[in-house]
Amino acid sequence: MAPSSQRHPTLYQTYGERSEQPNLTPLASYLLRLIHLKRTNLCVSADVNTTTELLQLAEEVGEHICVLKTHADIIDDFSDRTIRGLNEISRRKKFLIFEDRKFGDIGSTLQQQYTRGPLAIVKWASLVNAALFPGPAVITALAEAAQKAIAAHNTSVSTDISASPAASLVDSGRDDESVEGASDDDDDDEDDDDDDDIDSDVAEASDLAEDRKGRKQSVVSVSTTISTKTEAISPQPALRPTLSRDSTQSSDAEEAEEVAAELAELGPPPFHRSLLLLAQMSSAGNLLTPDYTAQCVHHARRNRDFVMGFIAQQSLNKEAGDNFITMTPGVQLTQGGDAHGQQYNTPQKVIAEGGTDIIIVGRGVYGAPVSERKAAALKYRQAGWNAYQQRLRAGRQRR
Ligand code: BMP
Repeated sequence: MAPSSQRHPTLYQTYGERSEQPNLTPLASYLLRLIHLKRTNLCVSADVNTTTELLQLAEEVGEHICVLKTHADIIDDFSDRTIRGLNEISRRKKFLIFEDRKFGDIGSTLQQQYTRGPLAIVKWASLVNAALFPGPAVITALAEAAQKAIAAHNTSVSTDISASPAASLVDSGRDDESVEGASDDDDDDEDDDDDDDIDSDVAEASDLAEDRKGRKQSVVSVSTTISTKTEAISPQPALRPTLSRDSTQSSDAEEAEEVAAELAELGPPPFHRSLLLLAQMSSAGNLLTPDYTAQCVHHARRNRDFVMGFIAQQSLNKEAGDNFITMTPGVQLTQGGDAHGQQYNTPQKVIAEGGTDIIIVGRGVYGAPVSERKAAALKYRQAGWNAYQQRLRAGRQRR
């Protein structure tokens, strides 16, 4: 970590405080808030090989994580079922989905890798990562594809609404809801995205709307317009007044109820997309030099509306105004490594000393016997949170 004279303010701010600062993507703001409320800075890396295993793991650890990281290309039977299942669990248990794709190609190719093919990542993963070695067009190309996907999603939802003009207070029995009242959780979330074709034009979306029965139609009243609905999806999520609750550990029932209510109010993730730049790696002998890392930071600053932060081994916030989120893989409860160059640091080392924000843990959790996975996730959650609190305490002592 940098010498104390150079330490960046974000190191000693709570996740909640950071969520309210400018210079954040909407997703970064949502994620910091989620971490603060849910009290977990744990991302589980779900490196399993079937949809059933993936969904089972997500179900088991969901309550303990802020992000679930996937490698979709190692799932033998990846399909719409995988996407629907992930979206449903992530919405219910409140975590973001991060596809660890490590894009690294010319812009035109990676736009297709992001949006097309059997994985069509942009449809279901809020977060992706990319290496910067091909040049900064990786960022702009992905940002452009993400923008199109968001626009298509919003168009599709709008069309869905307009396609059901007389809908269906009768169908739904929900005669107390209008579009104004329809910005509730279920309507703005990733789940809406399950079967949205990001490449569809308005006509296709309209066909889709014809096919759909029920939920979206059920919230539309005859006299309302579609614009209110679309507004609820894309902009920066409105933040409630300053988060007051301190990040202390407590498990009494009242506190748990309060947390549940705040999480419910936070709602599901907005339909947005953000990028993490692969700035440093955990593997032995990797070729990501300090100069390369510095270039990542430079280009992240130039693209703050899309780059949420970094995959790195230490915080890279250096300048005033930096509020990037750093996620760190290569974490276990004891230092060590594997037979293929992986190197492990502890949560204490990366969060308390290195100043990073989220620990990424794979085998430390999914490698535990099935009956112990939930407990393993809880252990990492506690270790990550304790390290964060230790860093905050160190900050208070410095003042
Ligand atoms: P594990 O905790 O089992 O070693 O898994 C680490 C996960 O993080 C893997 O999915 C790996 O692809 C990813 N990862 C990493 O280990 N180091 C990096 O520098 C970047 C990664 O994405």
